[in-house]
Amino acid sequence: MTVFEQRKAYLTKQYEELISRPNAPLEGGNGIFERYQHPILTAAHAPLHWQYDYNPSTNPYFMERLGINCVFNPGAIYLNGKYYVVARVEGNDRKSFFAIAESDNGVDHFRFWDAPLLLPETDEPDINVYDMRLVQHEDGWIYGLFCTERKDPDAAPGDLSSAIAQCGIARTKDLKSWERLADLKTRSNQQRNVVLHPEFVDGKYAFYTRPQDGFIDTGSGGGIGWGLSDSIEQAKIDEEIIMDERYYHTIKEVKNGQGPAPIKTDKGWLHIAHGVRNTAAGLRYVVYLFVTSLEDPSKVIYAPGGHLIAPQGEERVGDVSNVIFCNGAVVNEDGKVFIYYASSDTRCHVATSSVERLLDYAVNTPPDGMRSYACVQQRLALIERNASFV
Ligand code: M1P
Repeated sequence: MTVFEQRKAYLTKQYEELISRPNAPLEGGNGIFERYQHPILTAAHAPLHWQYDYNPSTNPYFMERLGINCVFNPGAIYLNGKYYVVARVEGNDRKSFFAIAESDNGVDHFRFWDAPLLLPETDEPDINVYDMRLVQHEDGWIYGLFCTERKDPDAAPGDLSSAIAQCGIARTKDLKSWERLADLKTRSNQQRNVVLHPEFVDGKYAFYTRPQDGFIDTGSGGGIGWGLSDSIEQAKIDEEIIMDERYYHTIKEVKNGQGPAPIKTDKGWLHIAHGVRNTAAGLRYVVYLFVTSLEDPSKVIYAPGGHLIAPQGEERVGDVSNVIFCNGAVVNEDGKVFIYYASSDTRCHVATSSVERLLDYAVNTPPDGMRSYACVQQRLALIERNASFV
């Protein structure tokens, strides 16, 4: 056997074993959701033919030619009984692109389609694209909203890091052929984590936004915003309000952002979002939940205090450590909720719950007390109520 044959056979076997590995829920947990034994997608799930030259005469060592660094921040959609994620795949060259993987049960055997998605560009080419939110809109299209990043034209000479982030928009009917629309226009210099609401509001397209002053820093901006646009082909928000502010000494002190499109329930729109705080070890990203009114999706009606998902164990370590980020969640016909989240900008996971359990969590978890004293009072009240039961 040649080196080429040996390596190809070995790597192919390993790959198939990984893809066919079952993924069971972990026992215990907090009762709100279940974590799972294994990540659902990692760099090792990227098909070998995306990375290796399969021609023995041009690649006798079966050497990697275009490596994959990580697979994270998956958008998600549930269609015709199948679970699809559109993952952010990052090559060794740092460029991200999108690729779709599908599974029959939403928790394991996720397999990438044969080739990644070649997203059309606009007249102003994207340098990097990432974090797609998939949403089935009531207008009949499936939209993918994502961050498009380009070099800041006003950056000082020698500053090769400053970038402008804006919201790119593409749409499809089948996840295979995509039409690129104009980028969203708002008054903010920086927009990341923009999400399309699945229904028209006052006959308009409604967006969750995240205006910022700087690429990383929120500056005087920040918070989850809300705005309406007459058109989706030339989307433009003239008036943006902040519907979920960031606050001092909370999990969303530095910044926050809407996760996937909200899930409609009989008690309100269920939102999953991320909140960021600063620490001596750098930024810490966690996922939190809130519910908005059915009549006015920009009005928060339940805001349980603290995080829903925070990094644990191996989730804490990766290219950007101490990060949990969610931009994909789906609900199936049984009301089971699949929350797709990524850890430390490196790998993708699933957590499962139900609409009923998440609403119970939203309605019955006290809001952040905002002061240690008030938080102890909340805990003492719980202990007192429990006295006759324990
Ligand atoms: O590195 C953590 C996350 O940072 C950004 O999120 P935000 O805009 O809220 O700071 C995004 O680039 C995201 O992709 C990344 O996971």
